[in-house]
Amino acid sequence: KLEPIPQPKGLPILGHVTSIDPGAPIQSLMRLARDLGPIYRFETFGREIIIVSSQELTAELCDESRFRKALHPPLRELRAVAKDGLFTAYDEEPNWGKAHRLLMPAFGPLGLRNMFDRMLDVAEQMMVRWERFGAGAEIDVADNMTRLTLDTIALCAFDYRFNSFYQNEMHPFVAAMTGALEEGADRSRLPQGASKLMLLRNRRFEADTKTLRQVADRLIEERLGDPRLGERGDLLDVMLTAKDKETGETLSRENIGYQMITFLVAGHETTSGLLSFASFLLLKNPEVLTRLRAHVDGVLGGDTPTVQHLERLKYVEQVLMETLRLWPTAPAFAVHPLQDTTIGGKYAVKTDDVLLVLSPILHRDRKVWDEPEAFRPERFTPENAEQLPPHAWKPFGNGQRACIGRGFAMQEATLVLAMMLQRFDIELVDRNSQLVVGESLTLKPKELRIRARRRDIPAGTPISRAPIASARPLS
Ligand code: FDE
Repeated sequence: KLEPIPQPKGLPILGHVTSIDPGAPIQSLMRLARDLGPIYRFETFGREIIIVSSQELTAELCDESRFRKALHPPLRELRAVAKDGLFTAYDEEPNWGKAHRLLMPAFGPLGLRNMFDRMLDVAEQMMVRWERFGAGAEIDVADNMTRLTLDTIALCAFDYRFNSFYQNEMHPFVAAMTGALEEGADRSRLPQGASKLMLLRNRRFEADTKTLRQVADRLIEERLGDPRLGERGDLLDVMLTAKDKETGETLSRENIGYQMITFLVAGHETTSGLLSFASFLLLKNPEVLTRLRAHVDGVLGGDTPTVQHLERLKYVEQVLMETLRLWPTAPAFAVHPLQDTTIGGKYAVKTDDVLLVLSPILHRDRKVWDEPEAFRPERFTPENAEQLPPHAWKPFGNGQRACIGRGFAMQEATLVLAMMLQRFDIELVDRNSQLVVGESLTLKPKELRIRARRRDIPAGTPISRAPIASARPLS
């Protein structure tokens, strides 16, 4: 009754490395999934992973009584920088549970509400910058969004300003983080151990890692000496002052440093990719863009957004969810079985197997989505979303190890996308430009350039208070 897990044909020593484009590993895995189906075994340089991409199999892997989080190769490399920070910790490490319990409330509704003004502050900076560029200027969307999301997470989490919109040079912390991330991504594509041979690169990686720790440490030091310690209630305050109810302990200073690096890494690329893909998909789907614009005008009119507006910006949220369906910027998460078991009724998997859920293909499962390539935010109206089978949409991972920053990212992206449409008419510099997806640890559109022309809406009452019309799907 058991069947072997399908495999691509590979050369004996290199494994299947020849089917992987080193600059675009996720897109290579996507291509293989389209050839080989919803489960395949993939081997490269002695590392073996099982790639899973159907809703049915994913639903099994999301059962936390049978499977738990595993660190896939790129995450293992990130662990060199972020150690037992939330993202790269193993479930059983005590610091994971401690930090999870301490930080959940800070990322909950009340915490997010407190962050709103800071999010608005940074979003406003980007809007002003675009206005000053003028209607003729070419705007590199991914670059702008990366500055925005990095500044936002740093300001919200530790009350620190990178001021990325005011400089061309990257802040040393950002340069170190980018360097370390790039190196980590490169290393995860190399045979295990090969990176040890590259002394120069190792030295740079170590220097970058050290810079990250030093900046984190300096921020901790400054905050500890701040008479307002504990009053801001931001993430840094919580980490420095709150005691975990279960253990009665606070986080160690070392671990706080890892959490800070984790938030910056996890909180910026993913969200900036989301905003960039959303911009692209809207520009390629003018019907949706028109509808979204009408919705935003209806809710905001010429007013400065407030927390109260956010919950009414439902269609913006649906646009973002549909964007994450087609292009989940954190494109995979991995699990391993707690016990040797069988999945799909016929594939044997062992405790040391790493199973990778490939979200961009999962999110195109034809049994779940009709015309999966079409960009249709109406799939996520409450009525329609209710009809989806469990675990069909997993851009934020699963279970207890799911994204703690989900609400944060959605609030930020909703605010920014709404403000962008409120303030500007946007268009692609090159109408015919096709989507080119770049990969580092995350996915993002490459070479996406737009023009933004300022619209003038008088401040005052929103144009119409009517909620978004019907949930009728667009043709
Ligand atoms: C997490 C996460 C995840 C999972 C992973 C694994 O499993 O491995 C995912 C998928 C995600 N995340 C996704 C995402 C998307 C977006 C847009 C985001 N994300 C955003 C954000 C922001 C922030 C701040 C964050 N994020 C954070 C985070 C953290 C900390 C984590 C870890 C958790 C635990 O506990 O584990 C995550 N995130 Fe995210």
